[in-house]
Amino acid sequence: MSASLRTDGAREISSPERSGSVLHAWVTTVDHKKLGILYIAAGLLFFVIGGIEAIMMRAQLAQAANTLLEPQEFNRLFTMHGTTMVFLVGMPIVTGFGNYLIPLMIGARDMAFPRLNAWGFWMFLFGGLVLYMSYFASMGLYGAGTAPDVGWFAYSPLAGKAFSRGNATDYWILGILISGFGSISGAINMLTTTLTMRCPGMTMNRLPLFVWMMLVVSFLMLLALPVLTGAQVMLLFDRFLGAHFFDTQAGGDAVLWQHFFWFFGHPEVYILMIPGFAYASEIIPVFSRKVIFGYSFMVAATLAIGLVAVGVWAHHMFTVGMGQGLNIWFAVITMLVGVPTGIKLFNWIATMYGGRIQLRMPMVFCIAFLGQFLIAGLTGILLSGAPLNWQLSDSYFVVAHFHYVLIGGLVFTVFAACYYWFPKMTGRMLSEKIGRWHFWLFFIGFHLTFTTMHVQGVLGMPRRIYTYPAERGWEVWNAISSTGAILQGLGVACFFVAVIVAFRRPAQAGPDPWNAWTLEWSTSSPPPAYNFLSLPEVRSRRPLWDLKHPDDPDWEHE
Ligand code: HEM
Ligand SMILES: [Cu+2]
Repeated sequence: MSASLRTDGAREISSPERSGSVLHAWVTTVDHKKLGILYIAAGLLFFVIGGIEAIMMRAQLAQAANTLLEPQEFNRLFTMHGTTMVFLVGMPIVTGFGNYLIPLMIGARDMAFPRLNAWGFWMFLFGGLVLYMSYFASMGLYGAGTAPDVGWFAYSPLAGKAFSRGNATDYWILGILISGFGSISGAINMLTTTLTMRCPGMTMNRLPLFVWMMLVVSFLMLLALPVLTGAQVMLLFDRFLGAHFFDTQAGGDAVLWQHFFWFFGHPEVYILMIPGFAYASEIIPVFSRKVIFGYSFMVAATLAIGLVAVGVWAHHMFTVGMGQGLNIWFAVITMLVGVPTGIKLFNWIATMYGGRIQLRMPMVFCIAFLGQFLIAGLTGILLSGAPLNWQLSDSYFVVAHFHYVLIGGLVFTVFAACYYWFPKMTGRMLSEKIGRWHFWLFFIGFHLTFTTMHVQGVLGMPRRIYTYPAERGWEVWNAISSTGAILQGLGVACFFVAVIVAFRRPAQAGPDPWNAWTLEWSTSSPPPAYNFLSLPEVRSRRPLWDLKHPDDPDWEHE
């Protein structure tokens, strides 16, 4: 690194990435900001792919006895859609925002392990490419390809060699296994950076809630992902080396796979959801012009959710016959998660109460999130009771529930985060006008698609069926549901139009367009490669407010 004096007398530090082409700079970068943007951009690209797969399924289900898709094609679509949305959309986007924001929020110049960080991104991307290679090469290099069709949780014995011939399932295993290394290295980086690279005065009690929540997410990633990796290696042994871990006929245990998968799978949904909580916890106070209500309770509730999340996995397995005792245990502990989640919902609403609400796009998406996540939580509590679960398991009620969590919870808060931090990342604002089209098309589409699915489920429609007879009375609900999926697609298209329009305009956002309080807004937009010329010293949870109002330290609300 070399330094030279700028005209304003400040020292200018030039980063090693200045040499070579723009492409070279992005491909060889170890900078957390660039890697964060690459993760988010790749996640959004896979979101479009996963969304197209969803719309194709909805087109097939729009009417009874439809012949648009073959049964095998439908199986491949829900497998690839579910796998893509969870591992290639949710994971990179939450890792991307964590990567971009944690060093800036704690007053550090980069992540603890920049090269590991770069390795992690390329492993994630390579894993995603391996999964999609299945479309081209899974029937041997010179044969046609078929994507994996065993569902996103690949239950045994379906995923065993006896039922899943060819290599499609191996592409599923390897794609996730490789991208998993990316997530594990991201978790190591986020955790180490938060614990060891905070600037002077940034005590744990002054950490932005975003950073606290990503800390819990990192722990959950380190706990859950290796279990999936281990189980996948066992499945590879079954498929290639004659082992029988999950082969019941040869003395193995198919239910063992389910325990391994969901010991990973349930924490996974919180690995995806807690970042959404993090975005909302940063955005809601700024647009209510009030500090967050109950900072310590928010931290404690997040730790409690993280803890409970590793003990509830078998609520996905009430129908395998675990026995009364375990059913009661997993039902009760699952219901328990309603307490810390309720505290969070209460604190977000209490933060808005009496505040000066500014309905800018980040806040509008967050307000929708609050209502939708409440619905998702309530149907989750419903499904956590084993007797009711026996009725609704594997029905469209379950599909509706997890989409309310993953879209109503995660995707809405991810869009809020995009509108909020896009100006910091690019120096440009996203259009509020186009944003409102995006929001209403996506909001109405979302509720049309998934509210009706609750009804389909209660009326007995099982998930993963590629068609259904007209006389079952599911047709109207499916037609509405499919119409909603189209509206969602149009809403997402508006978002990308807003991004394109923003890049055609000059960068005029300035360092702090929202008048916010955390350290990332103290840097220019976009921030310089080295983040901070000299490391900041903080003395409260609102370092930027302290800088702007040195005489008014105890500010609570405007
Ligand atoms: C954007 C709008 C979306 C639509 C219209 C949609 C629609 C669907 C449909 C129709 C299915 C298949 C249901 C079945 O046949 O069983 C499905 C399954 C699934 N979706 Fe979505 N989805 C969307 C977004 C998402 C997102 C954002 C996520 C996760 C972050 C997600 C995760 C899943 C999962 C995990 C499955 C289960 C796949 C399986 O059964 O193996 N979806 N979705
Ligand atoms: Cu669960």
